[in-house]
Parts: sequence; C-alpha cells; structure tokens
Amino acid sequence: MHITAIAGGVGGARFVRGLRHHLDTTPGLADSTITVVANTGDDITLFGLRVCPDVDTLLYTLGDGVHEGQGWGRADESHRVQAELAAYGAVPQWFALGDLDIATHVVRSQWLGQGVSLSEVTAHLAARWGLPERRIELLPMTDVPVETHVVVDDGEGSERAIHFQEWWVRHQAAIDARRFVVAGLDRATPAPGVLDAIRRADVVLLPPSNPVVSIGIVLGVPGVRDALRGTNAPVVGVSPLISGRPVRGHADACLAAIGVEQTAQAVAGLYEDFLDGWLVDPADAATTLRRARVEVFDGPLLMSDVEASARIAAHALRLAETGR
Ligand code: GDP
Ligand code: FO1
Ligand code: CA
Repeated sequence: MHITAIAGGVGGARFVRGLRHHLDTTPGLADSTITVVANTGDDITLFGLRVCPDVDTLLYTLGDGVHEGQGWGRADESHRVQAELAAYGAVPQWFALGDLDIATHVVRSQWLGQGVSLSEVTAHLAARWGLPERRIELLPMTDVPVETHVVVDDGEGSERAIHFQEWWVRHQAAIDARRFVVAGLDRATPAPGVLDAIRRADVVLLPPSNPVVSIGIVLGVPGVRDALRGTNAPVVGVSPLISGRPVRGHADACLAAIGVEQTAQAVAGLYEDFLDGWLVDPADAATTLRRARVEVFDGPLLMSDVEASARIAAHALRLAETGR
C-alpha cells in the first residue's frame, strides 16, 4: 500500500510516526510506503540561513532525533552559537536556534546556494535521518520559496504584514490577525513528485495539522487541491481540534482570522470538496458532514505517545477502506 500524507510540523510528524509504527507492526503492511508532503510556508531566512521548521520537525521526529518535550528542534540541544550571536547584538533573538539545528540550516543553505533544489536538499537531509530505510519519502510542497505573512493592525490606524514566525513565536499569536498573505504562493508549482503522490496513492491522509497555516498553505499550491479532488484514493482527515480547542499551538487564532468557526465540523468544511472521511474526538461526536463519513475515535484523540498515535492512524486507515 502507498499512503500520502499532507503535513505541517508537530501534529503532522507525530501522526506519521504513529502511522509508520502501525504499518510496521501489522502483518502484511510492513512494506507499505509513505510520502509526506510538507508545508514550507513557515520557512524563514535568519542570519543568512534558510530555516524550514515543518520539514525539520518531520525529519527529526521521523528520524528519532526530536526534542520530545518541545515537539520541534533537536534532542540534547545547546545554544552556544545563539549566545555568541546575542553578544554581537545580532537580531532576531526571539527565535531559538540550537547548535545542532543550525548545522541543518547551514548545510541546507549551502546546497541551495549551489543551485540544488529544496526537494533535492530535503532528500539529502532525509537520508541522514534514515527516512528512506523507513520507507518514508519527504517532499516539500514546492521548490519555490514561499513565506506566510500575517497582516496585523499597526496600532496607528493602518496595517502591516509580519512574518508568520514573528506572529507565532514572538507574539504567541496574541495580536489579532486580519488575514494571511502567502508570499510566493501564486507562482509556486508543486515540487517534483507531489501531484503524482496524491494521484497514485492508495490512501491520502490529512494528519491533525493546523488547517490554516499548515494544510491550508499546501492546498494553496496551484494544482494540489485539484489533485485531491481528482484522485481515486480515499482522502481521510483527523481533527486537530478537540472540543473546539487546538491540542497545542494557535489554530483557534488562525481560524478566527479566516472567519471559520472553531469546531471539528467547520475544519472538515475547509476540505469538503475532496474529503471522504473525518475522525473526531468523542467530545466532538455531534459532528455531521454532508459528503464525508464521520467517525468518533474510541478514546481521546490525543497523540500522547507513539502507540496512541498508531491507534489513531490505524483508525484513519480503516475509515479510508470503508469511507467511500
Ligand atoms: P506545527 O506546524 O508544528 O504547528 O504542527 P501541525 O500544523 O502539523 O499541527 C498542529 C496542530 O496539531 C494543532 O492545531 C494541534 O491542535 C494539533 N495537534 C497536536 N497534537 C495533537 C494531538 O495529540 N491530537 C490531535 N487531535 N491534534 C493534535
Ligand atoms: N517555536 C517557538 O515557539 N519558539 C522558538 O523559538 C522556535 C524555534 C524554532 C527553531 C527551529 C524550528 O525548526 C522550529 C522552531 N520553533 C519554535 C517551532 C516552529 O517555528 C513553530 O512552532 C511552527 O513553525 C509553527 O507551526
Ligand atoms: Ca508549521
């Protein structure tokens, strides 16, 4: 079986790790392959280095190198380089860059500077993290640089756009977002393999990633949404909201900015044109959808460890088999 997943960072990575565990421990499914299409709208250039947070969270999580408590960044990390940058007065200081993590950004930036595409760079990084051996292919959604910005009130009766990371990390999404503007998205093309991965999959899964600034950005890459509408594979999603609240992060503020209600049902509505199945937490059992089959997970929809994530992924796969 070949499964394609469209993922952001922590929610996407934990789900795919659980999916891999489920496949590896289920007779007949161990040779299944997974293609992950990653959001690159979070990407930012800092100190001349290209940082791809969602791609790196996927690499580190699926490669057993992630800082489990944080959900992003490297385990056993130190911050000596950042302390030295601070001593030079270099800014910004609101974005924590660990020493081991910086190596990823240095080598990525070096290769990009030599003209290597982001998908090729990502394949090199994925090889270092052992993803091919785990039958996981990691693709950026596009090779074209794309950066999500957030339009906020500048306090003087006008508005300005700040980088998504500044809004999310520095301001903790506490400034009202008026809208998201994704620089580069209109001229982006899907990275090599992305459309085929959706069209040729046996199952397409939407992990419980942020529907606006993770999955929503991937869906905005010209051609991706059409591929999802057109694929013969069932498309099944897992709700990132429980009782209308995100499990972590600021998906509530993101939904408010695009005028969408903060419910599992309304999130599924964003995928209505291609979604076949939707898995929700027992607290959201009242969810009904016109086109997609809704199932209630038997227990909290929480990826508290790999086994719990695997049970959620297994349920999503079963729903795909029966959902259309
Ligand atoms: P990010 O890029 O690191 O923000 O990660 P994603 O976009 O992949 O996922 C973020 C979303 O995952 C948030 O909206 C969370 O509510 C959701 N999420 C995180 N952990 C869990 C979990 O254990 N269960 C469910 N259902 N959703 C989760
Ligand atoms: N998230 C934070 O809340 N604070 C940070 O300082 C921070 C640094 C960081 C460095 C590398 C990386 O790959 C991710 C990092 N993140 C940090 C997480 C991340 O930028 C955001 O959670 C996501 O982009 C939002 O989806
Ligand atoms: Ca993200």
